[in-house]
Amino acid sequence: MAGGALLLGRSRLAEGAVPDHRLQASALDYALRDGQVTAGMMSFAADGPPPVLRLRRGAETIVDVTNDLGEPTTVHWHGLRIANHQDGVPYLTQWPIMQGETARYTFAAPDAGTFWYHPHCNTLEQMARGMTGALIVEDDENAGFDRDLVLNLRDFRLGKDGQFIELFRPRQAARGGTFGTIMTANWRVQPTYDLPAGSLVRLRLIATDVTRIYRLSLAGAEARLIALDSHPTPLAYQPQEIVLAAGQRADIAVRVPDSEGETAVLNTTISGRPVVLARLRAVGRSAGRRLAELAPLVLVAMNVVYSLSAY
Ligand SMILES: [Cu+2]
Repeated sequence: MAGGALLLGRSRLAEGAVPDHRLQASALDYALRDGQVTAGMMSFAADGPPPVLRLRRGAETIVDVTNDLGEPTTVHWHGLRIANHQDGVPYLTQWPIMQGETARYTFAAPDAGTFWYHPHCNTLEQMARGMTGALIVEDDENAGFDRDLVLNLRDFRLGKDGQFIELFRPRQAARGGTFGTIMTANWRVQPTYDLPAGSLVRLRLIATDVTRIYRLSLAGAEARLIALDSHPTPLAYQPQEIVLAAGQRADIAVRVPDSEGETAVLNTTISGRPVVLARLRAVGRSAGRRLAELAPLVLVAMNVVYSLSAY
């Protein structure tokens, strides 16, 4: 049988078409902490974190994945209700994408919301080294946000010298898993994002760590949970903290503070104490927006019918 490139992308529509997105599975050195380069990172880009993929709901999307990793890989589109043969599971739905090969994935995402993508070969290691990316499915409707900010939350397991240490310990497997040693958002430690004062931001939080269970809260800004795992949540459901386990997502409507320089802080709680994950800083004159101006999210579910004969 042939390699992965031949098994994927049999959709007639997609043949010869230019891809909407290209991912390059890559090994790279990268400074997760200032002045300290970590060797042996892995990504879906040659020079930095996996890109945020933005798709239109219902539109056929082509993603070409080139493997320059030095070992086999695939891509699984976490949470998307798409045809099984595009699901990225090696030996089950496709052959692994071997070094130097390019595989074409073609699918139409039936639901809008916040999702993510990751490999399914040597999965824990490839993810632990960085191969987790955000996937956003946009709807035609605009709920009225001024900005859209994605935070890919994950830990990396580094020693004091900034290099990877043993990624998983068997002994920890029975004790809640092996935790990383530095916590990141978008491959940065406690990043600060500048946002227009008084504006409305759709904050998309994705827990792509496989061990940590996040207990998230946002201090210093008005905010409202609007979706969990891509499902709109009722206005009345406003938990004190949002618990996200591996693979889960939360969408939060945030009103950026009014005064220039004022900061909202995204925390996770560890042993009862808040630990900062990221900061949102207000810049400029207040836009004076209000959360009440946002249209509620609606769940638009398309029926998914697959025809075997089409492939
Ligand atoms: Cu997954």
